[in-house]
Amino acid sequence: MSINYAEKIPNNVDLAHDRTLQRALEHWQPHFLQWWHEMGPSDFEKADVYLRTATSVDAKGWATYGAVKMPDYRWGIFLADQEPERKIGFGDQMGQPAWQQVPGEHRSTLRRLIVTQGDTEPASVEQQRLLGHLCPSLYDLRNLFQINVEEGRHLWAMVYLLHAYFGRDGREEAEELLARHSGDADKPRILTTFNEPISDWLSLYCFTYFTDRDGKYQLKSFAESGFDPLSRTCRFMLTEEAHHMFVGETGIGRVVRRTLEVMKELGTDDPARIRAHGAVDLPLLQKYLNFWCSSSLDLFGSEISSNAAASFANGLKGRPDESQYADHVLRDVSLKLDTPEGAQEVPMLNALNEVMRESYLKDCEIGLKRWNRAIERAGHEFRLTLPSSRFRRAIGSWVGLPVDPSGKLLPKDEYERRLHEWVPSPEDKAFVKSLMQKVIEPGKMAAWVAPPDRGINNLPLDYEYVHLA
Ligand code: BYC
Repeated sequence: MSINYAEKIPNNVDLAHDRTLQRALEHWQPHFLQWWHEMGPSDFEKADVYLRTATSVDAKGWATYGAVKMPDYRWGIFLADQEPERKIGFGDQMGQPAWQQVPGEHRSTLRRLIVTQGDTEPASVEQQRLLGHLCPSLYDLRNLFQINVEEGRHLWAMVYLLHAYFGRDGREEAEELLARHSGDADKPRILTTFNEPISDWLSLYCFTYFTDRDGKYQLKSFAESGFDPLSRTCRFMLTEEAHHMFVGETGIGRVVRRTLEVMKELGTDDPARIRAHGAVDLPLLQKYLNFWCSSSLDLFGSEISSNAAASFANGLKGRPDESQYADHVLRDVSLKLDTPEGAQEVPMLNALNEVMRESYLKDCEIGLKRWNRAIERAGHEFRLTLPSSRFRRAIGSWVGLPVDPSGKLLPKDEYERRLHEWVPSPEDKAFVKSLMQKVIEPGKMAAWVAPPDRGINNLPLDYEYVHLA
């Protein structure tokens, strides 16, 4: 069904025919807008931003680009088309018809999963709230705002599910999604990464590279869900997610390119001289990668998890691209896991968080290969790497253990003494912050980042992507 933009809440779920649901969502809508006003991008409400808006839910549905003031963005409810006769594709009820309603016995687990997913969306907007004031270019500023409005829409996606399928509890949860805030001492966001401050653009690029990629994996696993409305909404969200990771991958790539230029110009790889020239030395970039990668690894949950086992066995949450696997039930298989107590044989169902984390790490390698190729071509030996999944963990078997980025267990005092060799120190952060000077002349870039290869939607790089009021 095509998207109806004539309604107060754009949608392709025929909202007009469910007056009760429509009224409930219309009641939530002003609360969302108020939240956007208070917690969304600060001070840019009057700016015209060159944004894309979905026109339909298929892959080609991204036809509309145009200048929009963010508070006027047409947030709404878009689900991928229903597949007729869709069946549950994994778990103990594999082969049975997908559910169009929430099965009573899975109600609280599904609500918890949807709330956890929903909580990350506004959290990320809150984390990025002040970045507009430090943008390296209008091109980047526009990308930040595109991401922010889409995260706002992803919140709508989860709120729709809560309102439409979870009655009064769902409506209460939808209000709570606007009441918790990133980093708030009393009411923080649910998952740790979403309470970390993002106060510079190097962190934004790392966040969109690593944390949005967790989003891709979690959404892909929900796209497999036996609860069909969740599957359909996540399938459409994934089309939006791709751009966020693009911002991360190309952003880090542009930082690397600029640093290599400065190294060539100065004829040195001395971090102090590179910093004095206003660029990010590669060891510093490595620390940012270590920080955001390790934080994002926690988002997959514990290596051994009964929650993960139950969600899979009950058909609620599959593996990304479930159809690529041969066994969709996993009752008779196990996996050898590396734990601090040594290798442990674990039923596969209980090890699914780890299975997902490993495939995520492989996906993360792709960007590193590309950046390292650029470093190699420039004739340098330095290589960027991903930290071991034991490093700096706050969840799971390795929680709190003094492990270095190569995975080696160290004496606690050595680990503490050396931690800032591996993640940004207060001085590193202050230096990166000092680079963040706002650049808003069309076509101009800050000195620490190279320009992108091309503009948005075939427009030139010096297009005025954000017209500041
Ligand atoms: N921080 O068995 P366990 C995105 C809790 S990103 C704090 O280890 P489980 C986006 C866990 O909740 C994708 N708490 O793990 C990206 C549980 O608590 P309860 C977001 C954590 O349950 C960028 C307890 O520890 N989507 O979309 O198998 C921008 C034991 O849990 C953490 C989702 O996460 C943590 N890191 O898996 C914008 C999908 N990890 O319930 C958006 C929905 C675990 O005992 N969530 N805990 O009180 C899930 O599927 C699961 O909740 C998790 C954890 C994968 C997060």
